[in-house]
Amino acid sequence: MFGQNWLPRVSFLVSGPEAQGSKEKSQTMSTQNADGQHPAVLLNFLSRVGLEKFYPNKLTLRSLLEINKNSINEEAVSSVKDIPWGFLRKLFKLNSECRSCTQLSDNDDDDDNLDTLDDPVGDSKVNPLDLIVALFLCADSFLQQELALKMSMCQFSVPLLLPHGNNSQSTLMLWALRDIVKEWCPHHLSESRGFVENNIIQADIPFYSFVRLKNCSLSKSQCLNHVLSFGQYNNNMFIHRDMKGVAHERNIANSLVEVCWYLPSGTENLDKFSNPVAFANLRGNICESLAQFTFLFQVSTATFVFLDEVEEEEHKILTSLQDVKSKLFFIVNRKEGNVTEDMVSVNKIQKELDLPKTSVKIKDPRVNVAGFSDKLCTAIKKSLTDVTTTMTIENMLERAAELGLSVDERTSDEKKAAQEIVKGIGVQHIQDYKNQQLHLQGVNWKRLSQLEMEECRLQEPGDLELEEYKSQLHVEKQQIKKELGKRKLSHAMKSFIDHVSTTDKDKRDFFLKWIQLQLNAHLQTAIQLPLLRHKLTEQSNKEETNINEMAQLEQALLDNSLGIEHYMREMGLIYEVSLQSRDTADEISRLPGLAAEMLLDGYPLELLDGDASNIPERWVTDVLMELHRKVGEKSRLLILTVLGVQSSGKSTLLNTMFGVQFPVSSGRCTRGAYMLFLRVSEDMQCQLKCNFIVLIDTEGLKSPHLAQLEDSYEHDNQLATFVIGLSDVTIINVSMENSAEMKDVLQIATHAFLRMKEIGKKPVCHFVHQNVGGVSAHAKTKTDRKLFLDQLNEMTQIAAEMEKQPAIKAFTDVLDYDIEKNTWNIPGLWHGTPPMAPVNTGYSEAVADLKKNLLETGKGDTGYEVSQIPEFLEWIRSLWKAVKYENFIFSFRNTIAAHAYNNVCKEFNQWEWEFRKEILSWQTSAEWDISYGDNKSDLSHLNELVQSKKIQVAEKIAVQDKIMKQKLQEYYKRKDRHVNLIEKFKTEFFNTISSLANEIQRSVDNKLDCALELRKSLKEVQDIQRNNRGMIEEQVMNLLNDCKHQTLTDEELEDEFEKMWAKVTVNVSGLKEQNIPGSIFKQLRKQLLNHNVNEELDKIGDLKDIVKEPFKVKNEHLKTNLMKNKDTKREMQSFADSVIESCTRFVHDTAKTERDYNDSFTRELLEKVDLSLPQWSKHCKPQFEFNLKLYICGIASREFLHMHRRFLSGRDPKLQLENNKPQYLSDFLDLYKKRDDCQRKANDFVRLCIKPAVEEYISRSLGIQILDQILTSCHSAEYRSRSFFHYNIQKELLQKEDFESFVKYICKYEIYVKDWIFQYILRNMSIDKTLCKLKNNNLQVIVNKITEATQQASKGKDGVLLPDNQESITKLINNMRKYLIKDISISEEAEKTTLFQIQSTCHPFTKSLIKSLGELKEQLQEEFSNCEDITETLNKLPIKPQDELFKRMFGCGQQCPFCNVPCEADGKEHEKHHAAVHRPQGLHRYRVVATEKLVPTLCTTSVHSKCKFKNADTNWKYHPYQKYTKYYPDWHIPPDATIEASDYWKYVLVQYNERFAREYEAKPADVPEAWRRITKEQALKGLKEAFNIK
Ligand SMILES: Nc1nc2c(ncn2[C@@H]2O[C@H](COP(=O)(O)OP(=O)(O)O)[C@@H](O)[C@H]2O)c(=O)[nH]1
Ligand SMILES: [Mg+2]
Ligand SMILES: [Zn+2]
Ligand SMILES: [Zn+2]
Repeated sequence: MFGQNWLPRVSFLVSGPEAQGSKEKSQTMSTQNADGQHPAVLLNFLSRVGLEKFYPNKLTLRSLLEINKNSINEEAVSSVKDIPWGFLRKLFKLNSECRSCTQLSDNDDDDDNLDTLDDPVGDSKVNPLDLIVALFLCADSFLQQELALKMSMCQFSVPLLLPHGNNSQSTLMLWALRDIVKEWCPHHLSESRGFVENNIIQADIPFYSFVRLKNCSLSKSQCLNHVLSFGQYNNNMFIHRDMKGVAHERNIANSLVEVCWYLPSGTENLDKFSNPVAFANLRGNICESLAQFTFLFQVSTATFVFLDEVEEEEHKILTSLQDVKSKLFFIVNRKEGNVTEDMVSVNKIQKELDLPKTSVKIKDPRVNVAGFSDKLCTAIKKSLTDVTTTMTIENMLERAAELGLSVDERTSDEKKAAQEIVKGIGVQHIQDYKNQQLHLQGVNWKRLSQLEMEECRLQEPGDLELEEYKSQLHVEKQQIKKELGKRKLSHAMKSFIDHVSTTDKDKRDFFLKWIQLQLNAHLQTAIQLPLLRHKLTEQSNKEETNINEMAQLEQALLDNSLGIEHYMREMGLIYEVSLQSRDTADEISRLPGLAAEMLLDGYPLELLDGDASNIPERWVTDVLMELHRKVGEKSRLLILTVLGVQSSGKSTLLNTMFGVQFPVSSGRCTRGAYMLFLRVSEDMQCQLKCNFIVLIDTEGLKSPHLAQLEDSYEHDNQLATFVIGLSDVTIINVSMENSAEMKDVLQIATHAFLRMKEIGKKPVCHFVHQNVGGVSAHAKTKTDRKLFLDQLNEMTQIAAEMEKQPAIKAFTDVLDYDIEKNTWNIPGLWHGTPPMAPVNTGYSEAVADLKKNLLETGKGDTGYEVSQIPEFLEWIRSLWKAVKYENFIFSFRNTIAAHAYNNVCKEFNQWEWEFRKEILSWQTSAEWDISYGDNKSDLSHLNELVQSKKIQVAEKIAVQDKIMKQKLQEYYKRKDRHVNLIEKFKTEFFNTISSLANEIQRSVDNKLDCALELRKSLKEVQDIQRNNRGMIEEQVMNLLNDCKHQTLTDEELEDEFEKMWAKVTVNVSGLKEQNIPGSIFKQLRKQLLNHNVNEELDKIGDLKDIVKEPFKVKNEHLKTNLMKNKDTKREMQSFADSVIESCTRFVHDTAKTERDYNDSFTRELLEKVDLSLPQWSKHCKPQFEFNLKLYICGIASREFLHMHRRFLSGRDPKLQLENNKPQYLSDFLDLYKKRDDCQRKANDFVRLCIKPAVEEYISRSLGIQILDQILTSCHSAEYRSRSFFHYNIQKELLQKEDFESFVKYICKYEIYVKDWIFQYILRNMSIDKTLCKLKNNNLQVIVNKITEATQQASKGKDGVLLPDNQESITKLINNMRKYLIKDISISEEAEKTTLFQIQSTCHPFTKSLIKSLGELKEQLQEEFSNCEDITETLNKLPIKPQDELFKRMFGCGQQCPFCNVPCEADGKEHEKHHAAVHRPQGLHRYRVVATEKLVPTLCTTSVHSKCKFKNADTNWKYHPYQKYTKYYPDWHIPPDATIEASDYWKYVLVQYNERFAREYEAKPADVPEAWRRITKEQALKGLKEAFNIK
């Protein structure tokens, strides 16, 4: 161990009060003079470049990672204060040119001269060394490390001793350099292809220092750069005065010591030195920086002093050095001219120090710097051969302390704790250590993942019944979780958690950094992990790879890797399993908050554990939700993912792009996906439409070593589908070098994109081709791109085939992809051969360009929504779930998509109702027009009227159709409703609108025809009535004449009247009854025209007599091959029964209305039968259909005949006359007695003419009003969408706990729904007397209208009252009729009857009329409020709300072929039927053939298993469930969302198992034990879950 003994000797300079305050916890020393004063030069400089507020150490790494406007558009550096930021930005993207941006860009060449004149010191320039020193002084510990790391990647020298302004104080930058790890290949190892990887400060590397005296004209740095350069690469590791922008004088960088390393690549003729060498360079002369010089001399293998001559002071210093023999070299720049004078001082000191001649190197003025550096090189090489001991940088701190230099690192508690933990590993194998200390992520966790996978795939059920197997898997899972939950917190984890739980973020950061450093050190030395990795790469690069050996190596590598991520993973699992045991300790429940904090601090979070192929769902959920809360629920995320083959530079790409620190190649051997949060600055949040950019880095895709093993395609596909599914932007990293590899990646990616298209997620995708040389790229691109596109298309086709999407042929069918815009060529990372190669500026620029583009896509001109964390989590869950099934697309269920679908359905239903309502209202008035309006029209006129109405309605429907389609179009343009997820339903919805329009058109036409029929029959009735009335009235007058001259008592008069009445009416006949059965039979014959059944039809006598026996399926109904099958027959019988039942229901409902029979009823009935037939027609002979229809028509003929008779009797002339009899008698008596009959006449008029019209008026629009009430009131959520309707029905069933109801619901679904709806309306209408209110409202309206009309009618055109005579009464009535023509029709016959021989005059009659109207109103009001029988009202309405609601809710009426669950899809024209929960198949009579036991399996389980089924459709041959779509292509049966989702039906089966068995004549099902434990509450909960009800 190092560094144990240095602590006491280091003199820290932290003494000022400030330093003890805020910065004490930081290990970085603040830079002050011993007396606490900051040197003025330093402060001046800092304020000039605008860094003073960050001094000291206040600039954090975190603050630089934020995404702000400079991340997209880098502004040109326009003031000196911008220089540091420009430099940092460039450095962070690894641009090796960053040091040259230390001057302002001259944008005005003309001013150049003036500028320099005015500003001789060049205020617009900053010396890069000053800048670097300033930045290091301002940076906090972690930024310092990052700066050093990035600088060393650019092959810049890095600070070793950092000066504190212009004084002799310096800090040894031990901590800052700690993170630099380098790889090199010393020549003695190159034979064995070995290599070394080490932390640069821990490696034993010969150390050479270069210093100068005051008088030195040779550029030391330039010389060194030459020494370090090799071949064609000319790198300026050290800044020197001839570099661009450097001329400026140094302000604060004097005494700075920089260091850099020469590292051999292992190739003999490329390497200048065969072993690594360190070069330190002291800025400024040794007199100014004596402490630094002394330090360097002491720690160096050798020190080279550059000089022209030696001055006295220097002489003194040099001669005081000890032990200089092989350690001191003089580099003398001999100038032309006064050579000897200078050389005297050199010779003198050489002698005095007793240096060998070879230690003095003289540069001849004729030799240039490059040539001279060779000489230098040789000297160094020679010195290297003598090196016996070297000192690591880590060990230098003792010397530093002795010399009063400070060190940027000290032993802290965090370091000790980290050491403690790593020490705990001891000499154990890493795997053993992990098993012991990180045991949760061991075998059990992996087994758990396997179980979860098996739960979805059900591959090995053995002999077990599927549901039994499923619940066994579930039980095993629970057991493992329980077991895991019982384990105690391991020692290491306890310590780890304790330390990361600290509230002091700095402490946590240090702790984690230390752990990482220590672990790496341990793995490097004890395990030789890098070597292992190297071997593996070697293996995989071999021509003939040995798979076994590779697998072993891979395993060894996995076993031996250990990093913070393992501890973090364990932490997540501790939380995950502790939730099982419920007694979650406080500290454990705090973990998500802690992890959220760390995520916000820029630490990555493991999202998917690729080793176990599992996601700790609760952990991830809770951590992210915690984060969501922490940021005030402002967590819109833009997800950016990189996918590509292992070691293709993905992490490097992200790191370069965003300045983050995903572990690069060396780091990690875990597999999976990690995410990292980048804050977006306030001002950019709006523009980017997000609060965070989340980077997801993936590990282990297509790991070449594993590629040939097991089912790696499967594994990769899962990973790719998962992360692509999560991301908004995906970068696919492909290297053009390896085409096989590229193909693999492309295939996986296209496959994933294809799946995303299916589920409606549309990521932006970029292909990045790495290692494409800058120049050649341009020329080659055209053909290359073509080639690439061809390959993409080829891969798309393969994937499309696998997903059974033959329509998709090209990649552009899958994604909006522009080969020009979305393909990027990026040059190789290194400019030259590592390890000495700097990062290629071209790489840096290309990556910056890509980043700019990516962020601009994020800006979202495409308008897609970026999700918040809760939604993102939902995506995680549903994607991961679906990924586990074999059929991703079928298995994908996402509540966001479900909500989106539900929302559009709700709106759609609303629009549909508006559409229907509009047309229904129109239809009502049109019907009225035809039936009653325009009294004079004859038949041909009426026909014309109906035709023109039909044209009108067609136009109206077209308008509505267009409006609705527009609404839908608008909806799909919305940005806030996730419409992309329901894109695939768009066509369905459009088709539904079209079919809706057709349906409405048909139905309206039908209604209009009926109205015409009614009109015709009314006319007939009227004619008869008129005749009869004439006859009667004549007779009454005759009788009156006869009696006039006698004085008769009332009784006598009545007697006379009776006699007369009997005589007159004896010959009045009733209406003629039509042959209804005959008409029905005609319709049936017409419909069966093509069925070749004429002969049999001819045999049939009267329809209504033929069938009274229950319908039986007979053998001759079935196709021959099925005849013998008992099950087929049973199923067919149950089918026939249900058809008959629902048809009977239809017939009854129709017959209940007070209408006449119409042929359209029969047509509709037969269509209904036709609709249900196709399902069965393939199994039965035409005879079946014939018999069935005949049977149903038999029922219909009886009912419809009944209906017809009822209708006739209501209009029977004889009856009518009888009705009028009392009135005629009264008239007769009044006339005889010459009594004033005014009020009675008015009353009769109101009763016979007004009342029926008013009642008709009230019920005419009542249907629509009831519907409106139900559909738009807030109580009626039930009807908003079909799935919610289903949920409600099932919820109620459960609460009712009535077996019969369940049976009815399952077996007679349609009837059940009809009844349910009817009951619902009844309930709704009786609450608060709603129906009565509606009626009263209508009554009020119409009575007002009539009263008003009466008053108006009593005046002539001129507004003067009609003359008060008898004739005016007729005028009055005619006027009224005119005014009310739009609302009611006053029957002419009734009018004539009631006004027969009226004696009164107009004025009193009017008065009486108004009085009588008032009475009518009261009377009706009373009637309404007394009437309890809502049923009757409903049945008589011309527009029946129950039918409309049923149409709306019943949907397509299809039922699952396995379990009979009804389809819940909205819209009639959907492509696939689906239901939220399926039921155990036994509930629909399914039984095990051999045992007669009901089948408990859910179809949602079966269709994802390896099981088979057989039924009539498969011709009783076994067929795999997984391929059920062969027989039922219209059904989409996804797996249950959760195991609990189907609890409802499991519960029902358990509750009524025996009764169902009895009902179905089978044996009870064997239900899994676990089902018996399901409670009613759980059942309801499951139902809610299945329907996404909160
Ligand atoms: N030659 C070369 N090496 C690269 C390039 N990009 C990355 N690397 C190196 O390849 C190794 C793997 O990179 P890494 O980013 O970890 O790959 P990942 O596994 O895809 O994340 C690292 O050592 C990188 O330095 C490149 O363009 N060219
Ligand atoms: Mg990586
Ligand atoms: Zn089903
Ligand atoms: Zn359907």
